[in-house]
Amino acid sequence: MATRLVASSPLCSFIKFQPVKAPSQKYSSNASFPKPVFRCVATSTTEVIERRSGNYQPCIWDIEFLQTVDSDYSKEIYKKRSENLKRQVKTMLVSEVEPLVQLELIDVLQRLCLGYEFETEIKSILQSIYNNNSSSSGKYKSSQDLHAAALEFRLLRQHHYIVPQEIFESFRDENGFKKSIYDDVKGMLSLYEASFFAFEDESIMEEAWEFTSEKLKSLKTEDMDPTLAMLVPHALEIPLHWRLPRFDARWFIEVYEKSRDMNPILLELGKLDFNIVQSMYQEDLRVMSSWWKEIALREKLDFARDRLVPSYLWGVGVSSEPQYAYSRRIIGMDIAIINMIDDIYDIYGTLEEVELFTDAVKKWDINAMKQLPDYMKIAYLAFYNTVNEMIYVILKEHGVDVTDHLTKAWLGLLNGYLTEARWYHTKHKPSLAEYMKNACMSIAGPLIATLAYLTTHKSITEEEMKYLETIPDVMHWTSYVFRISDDYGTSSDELKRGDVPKAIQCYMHDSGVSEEEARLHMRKLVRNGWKKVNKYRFMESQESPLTPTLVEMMQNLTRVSQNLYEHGDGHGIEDGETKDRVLRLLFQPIPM
Ligand code: 0FV
Ligand code: MN
Ligand code: MN
Ligand code: MN
Ligand code: MN
Repeated sequence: MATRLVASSPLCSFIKFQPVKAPSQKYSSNASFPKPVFRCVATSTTEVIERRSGNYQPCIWDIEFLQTVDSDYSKEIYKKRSENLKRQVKTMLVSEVEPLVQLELIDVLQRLCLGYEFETEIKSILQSIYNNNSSSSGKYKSSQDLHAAALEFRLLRQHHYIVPQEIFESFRDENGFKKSIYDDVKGMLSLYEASFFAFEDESIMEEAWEFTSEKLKSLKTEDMDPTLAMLVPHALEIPLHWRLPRFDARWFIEVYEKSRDMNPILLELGKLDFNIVQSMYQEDLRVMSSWWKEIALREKLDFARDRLVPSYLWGVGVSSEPQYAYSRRIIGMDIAIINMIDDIYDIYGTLEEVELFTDAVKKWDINAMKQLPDYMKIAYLAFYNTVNEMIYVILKEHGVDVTDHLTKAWLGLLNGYLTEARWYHTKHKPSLAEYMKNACMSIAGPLIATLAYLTTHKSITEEEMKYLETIPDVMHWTSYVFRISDDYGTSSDELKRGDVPKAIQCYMHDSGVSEEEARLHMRKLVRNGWKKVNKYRFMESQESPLTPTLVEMMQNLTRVSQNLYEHGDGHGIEDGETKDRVLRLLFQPIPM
């Protein structure tokens, strides 16, 4: 039971907050971190609560700009032109008979982020390649060309066909991969990309990763073919399997445009589709920014992150396809709220307050708001209304009441936040194992996966919702990698702000290693986590009530984290690399 508040309680609702002037210095992750203290003065008592602030910079995107942003590419003529180009590409796909050319075509389409337009054709080509090369004895016929073999392996595994790692045996001898491969940069790059589809215990694939990543790193790009000189460093930074076609399409279009094998129809369609989809994203932003302005949390909770646009990037990453506008908006809006709630639990709220907030969410009742201090009332009601509106839409569209499931998913997140708050306030230092058990919930992976399910599925069933509540393995392991990536990018600043030890620090504490070594270890955990994901994404495709699309969305969430946090807190810090990413992805059309 929550404590009822009385006027003499330190949590009484007529407390006034007087912020001490924030430091004028521009925030960067390297800046020394003066802790701004918010002094809280209770008007009827002498009780003073010291409060911290996240010290985040204000939002850089003008809300009026977001409400009016528009592009020419929403016009009908562009859609017509793109339909015409799509027909030409379809003809190209069905008339090609050479397997390697077919595979390369599929690879280019996927990198241009056009794969979703040709799902049926791609599926049928891959199915026939797989059928032709597999035999009843279990032996798989493979190409003698390394690039061809590795490309086939990667694309088939991506689409849930299990090509055995033994197809690479012919490129090895008793000492491992043969030295003769060293000159084949294209083949090594393809093998490197393929190696990320490995399962645990696939020693040939592990060896392939070690060998190719070491070898490719040692090569000079000046000596490579110009296209490879662009592809190799990009792949070494983040491999294809961990990238998002939508985030990467523009970069690839620029590479492809200069490539010798460029096909002008594919290039034109790539650019046009990018620009058309961008205009749809702008419509999302117009709707979301009006909502964000209206609920005014950014003014009322000014100690917390105001991050609508980066939050929306997660929606784009997870549900990028045009038809999922509702999903992108819900994910973006909910993450914008999550940011603020997270800052309350991590930074601003007292332990007593966050216990009360969690309890109020558990009750899921408008009256529960009464137990909260003022600043939490506004957060609670904004949150309560936003979630209820989604419940209403689903009830209206599907006739299914998802209140229990959805609030349970939210509570999973808040209980994770609460556990961390308790650790922080009691100075508890968890082991990495104890930390990760909680952190896979507190990263919001299961919640966002549930949102993705509820906003994209044609039919919502009790069976599927129950299954999601069990935290299936693929959900657990995608959340695991998501958490480590977040900690990799954000924990240095979080510790300066005051926070629980994150994965890196827990591991340092467990094993006594330096931060540098711990970071290397995190990279290993990410690769191992993906091997689990690779296995469970395959198993889900065989025997799960969930669609492959949803399983892909869970992976996409992890991919957003790997891309945004690669060089620091690309979510919290809006004006670094993320600004450029947002401009190129959301606001600037590609010149045609
Ligand atoms: C994570 O912030 C956060 F809230 C982001 C980036 C929004 C999208 C991701 C999630 C829904 C988690 P922060 O690094 O402060 O999160 P933790 O869990 O480390 O406090
Ligand atoms: Mn946080
Ligand atoms: Mn947190
Ligand atoms: Mn973090
Ligand atoms: Mn980079």
